[in-house]
Amino acid sequence: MEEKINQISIVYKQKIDQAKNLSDLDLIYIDLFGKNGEMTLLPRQFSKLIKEELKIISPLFNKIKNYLSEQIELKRAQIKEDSYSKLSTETLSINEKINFTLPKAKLHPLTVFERQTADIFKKIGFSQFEAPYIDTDYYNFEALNIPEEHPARDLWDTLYIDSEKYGIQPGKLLLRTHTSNSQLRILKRYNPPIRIMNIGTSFRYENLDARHEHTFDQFELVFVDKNLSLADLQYLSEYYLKEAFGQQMKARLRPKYYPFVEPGAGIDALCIFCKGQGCKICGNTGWIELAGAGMIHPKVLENAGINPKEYSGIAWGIGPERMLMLKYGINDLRLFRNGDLDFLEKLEIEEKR
Ligand code: FA5
Repeated sequence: MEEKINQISIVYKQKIDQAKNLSDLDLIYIDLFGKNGEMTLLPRQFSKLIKEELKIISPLFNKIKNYLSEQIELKRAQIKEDSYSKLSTETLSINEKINFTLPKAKLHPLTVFERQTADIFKKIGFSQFEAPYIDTDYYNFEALNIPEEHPARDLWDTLYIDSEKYGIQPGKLLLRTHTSNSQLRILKRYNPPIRIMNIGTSFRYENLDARHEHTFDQFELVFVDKNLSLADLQYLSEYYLKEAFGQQMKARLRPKYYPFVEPGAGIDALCIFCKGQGCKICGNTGWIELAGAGMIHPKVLENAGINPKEYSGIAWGIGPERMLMLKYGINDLRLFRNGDLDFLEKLEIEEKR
């Protein structure tokens, strides 16, 4: 047995040395340590050994096993290093011939704008929070006072995930339709007073047009304190629009139904393309909706264990693409995500960080 182990060591060390690439090494590894590998099967013969023999064979076997797997790893590292240096030598010679000059990298305009928006709210004490893009029906709907079969679900054309594959009941896993899926998480995680924001992408099975994409960003605010009212919501909206646009933006707050706020509001900006006259871009209304907002529904606060008699809350979900449309006179928000580098290059958004 001792001789056999030493023999395996010599033969395989030689094979490892001669391996030319990673696949050769993988085969050697399988021959040694795979299900039917030499080193896997060998210990089955140990039962035939007497105790004294086992005292010698067992440590020898372990030593050779470690030695061979170490040799494989060393060789693997060497092959990788050789291929990298070969690659960089080849790349170097191509570079010398072609002289690549890459354009200066820039952040996407949405990223810049969202960072600026986050800074505007950081100044008044808001911190950032992340929620999942793939989420459960519970956080996206139920926790927000929208039970199954509730007609308000039609407000969001939802993309469901084929969840049965993952052992989850059909219809329970989805791409979040709004950043409001963060609301209950935020309310549960933090004790009031709460000032949290959440920026990220949302997804809907939309009829696409100049104001609607299937994949778009949202910016959510959750603000909980004692004695908050609609006046605070109005103040927050005016504060943000002034900071983001300067004085020239004309906006209105109008009643709007969302099951997770009471009362609910829509925040619209006057359509800059038709100056309120009505056009194709604003859907002939003269206004472009920027955000949905409202006073957090007592039931949602209760779901998170917050006493609605003691605390009130403001929630706010804005569309950054719509903001950018108005700020830079872009007549179709689908331009932001269609990969047109010319368009993105031309859109100069100043980065102030
Ligand atoms: C919502 O999604 C609510 N979650 C907002 C909210 C948050 C209400 C907190 C109350 C409290 P709504 O579907 O209206 O609401 O979308 C909010 C904003 O997201 C819109 O005003 C718009 O600016 C943007 N938005 C919505 N759908 C799209 C879309 N398909 N493409 C681009 N932007 C969109």
